[in-house]
Amino acid sequence: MEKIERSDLLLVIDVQNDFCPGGALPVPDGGAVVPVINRVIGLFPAAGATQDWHPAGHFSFASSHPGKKPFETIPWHGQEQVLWPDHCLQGSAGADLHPELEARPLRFLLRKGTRRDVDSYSGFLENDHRTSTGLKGLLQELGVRRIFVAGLATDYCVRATVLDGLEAGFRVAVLVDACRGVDVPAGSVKKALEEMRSLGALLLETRDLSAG
Ligand code: VGL
Ligand code: ZN
Repeated sequence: MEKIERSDLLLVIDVQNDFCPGGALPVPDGGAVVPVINRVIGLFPAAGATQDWHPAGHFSFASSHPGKKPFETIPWHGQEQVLWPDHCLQGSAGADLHPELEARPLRFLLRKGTRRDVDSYSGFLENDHRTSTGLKGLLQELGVRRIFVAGLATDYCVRATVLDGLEAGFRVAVLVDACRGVDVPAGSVKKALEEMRSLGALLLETRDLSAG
């Protein structure tokens, strides 16, 4: 059992229509995280969420690269950038939080991926690994010491947020049953879970949580 403390925060990653079945970039079984998150959000003294929020013509869209198809990759500053279908366009219905997500307890909604030329998987840093979103300072100001991460997608935005959260000095737990992954390339969900654990994240199931 993991007892929830006063300095804990639930961080809900990208539970948006486009990442759920019927959306532009559906994560397999992505909507299944909604009832799981709804069941536990009230246990936490604080909760916040991230929202993928791209301008039209965003560099991560395959459609911005003539001849490229979704899920192909291109080199980008020594990294590999996956090209995605157009998704989470600023102000679109696809970018909205899932309508059944219990959003009332969310203290903040942090938008990321807002600059056309840089993608941002992590809630903390853009993919250049330098540009801050401000989340670290926000959590520090709120007195947060431990983050419980839930949402989409395990192998992209959840993974990147967890790794940067550890790097920023927070303790981090992943609520595994409250996350789903893209699994492109195949095996990347399993790999991401192992990587998060090996770098210091605690992997938990929501049934292991107990109210503080
Ligand atoms: C995400 C791919 C592209 C995510 C966002 O939320 O994991 N994945 N943009
Ligand atoms: Zn995106």
